[in-house]
Amino acid sequence: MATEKMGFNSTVIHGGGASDPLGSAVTPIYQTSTFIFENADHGAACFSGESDGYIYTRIGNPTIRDLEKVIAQLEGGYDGIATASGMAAVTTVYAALLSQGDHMVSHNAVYGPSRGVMDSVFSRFGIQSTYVDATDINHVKDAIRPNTKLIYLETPANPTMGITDLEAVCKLAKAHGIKVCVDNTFCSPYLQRPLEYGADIVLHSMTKFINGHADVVAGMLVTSDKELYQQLRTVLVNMGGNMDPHQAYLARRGVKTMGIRIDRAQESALRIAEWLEKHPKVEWILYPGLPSHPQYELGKKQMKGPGCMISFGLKGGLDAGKILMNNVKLAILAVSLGGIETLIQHPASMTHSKLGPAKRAEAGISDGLVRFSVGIEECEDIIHDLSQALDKIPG
Ligand code: LCS
Repeated sequence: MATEKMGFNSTVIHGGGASDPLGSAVTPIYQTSTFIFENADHGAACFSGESDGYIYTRIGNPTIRDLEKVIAQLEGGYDGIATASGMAAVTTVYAALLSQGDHMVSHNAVYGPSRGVMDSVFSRFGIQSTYVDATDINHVKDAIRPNTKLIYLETPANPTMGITDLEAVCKLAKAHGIKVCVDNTFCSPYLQRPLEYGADIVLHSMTKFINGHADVVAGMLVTSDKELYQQLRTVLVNMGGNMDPHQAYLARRGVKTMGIRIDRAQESALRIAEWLEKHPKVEWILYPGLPSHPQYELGKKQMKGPGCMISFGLKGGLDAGKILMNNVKLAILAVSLGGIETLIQHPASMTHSKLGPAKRAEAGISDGLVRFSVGIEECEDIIHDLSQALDKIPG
């Protein structure tokens, strides 16, 4: 059982909170849809809230609770809500906090579908949204309207690596009575804890660094506010975006190595970024650990480390990028990120293709942008792989 005093790498292992009556050291998979009541009164007490007994897996399950509690501990929040995917977490936040006629301000370079679902679904219910370059607080300030209820951020943003000043935005939002949700997927709680800066909700695609093994799709919400927690929980339970116990078990196992995985990948990412920055075929690079990153100092202030994600462009634009992606041998050409294996992808034709050219341009997602998620392989092997693939680009 975790205590307040435990460090991160102890909490990932000993945190959480499920207790198995048979004493298993690892929280088992409670692969059941429903739970037996001792008698009619117990059933009634579970439903009324007098008893915290389990009822039905969409509402709660011990394997899932263990995961929710450990992530809440790691983020420094009151409690967590596990979701079927990162997108289920995003839509739960939108549905819980925004009603007809309300307005949301968001960063223009968030994960494509986080914006896409607002434009294509929530807008049909009379919800308005404005997307700005939130790396400049003035843009956020100017976008606030009397009906703004939510500021939705991603920092560093996917895939531009733009860093938003969490403390400044949260202060601004509080002054206007607006809730702030921060997608912390690119950092994980190991590198950034948005609740400490005043965010109301932290959101994760646990598909990425938290699970870390490219074998689970999952999401999580954490808040410090009990009332907000109930509001989010009610929407999730009623809309059915809950996690499955087997998914929770796998994600909980991934959590245990989060710190050491990120330490190793991050060390390589810095070396790779420094190497890429000097490479004659690389036109530009965005990595929070390089002094050339536009928000380098801010990143150092609010992140414990620069992370494992690199975005870069090649001289020769998209054509050169295609040659690179078609010639890497160790790096896998695939979307997603944050796993133990190094991944390479092209946002304009893949993760952010549905945004269309105008919205991508506005968000700074150029056609030549290549996104690189550094894994835990030998750093020399990753550099060797990139080097041989870059050599295939003419010129
Ligand atoms: N938030 C961020 C920052 C993401 O990168 C993703 C997925 C999501 C939310 C949604 O999470 P999911 O439902 O997939 O668990 N990002 C992806 C990406 O960049 N490539 O493929 C998926």
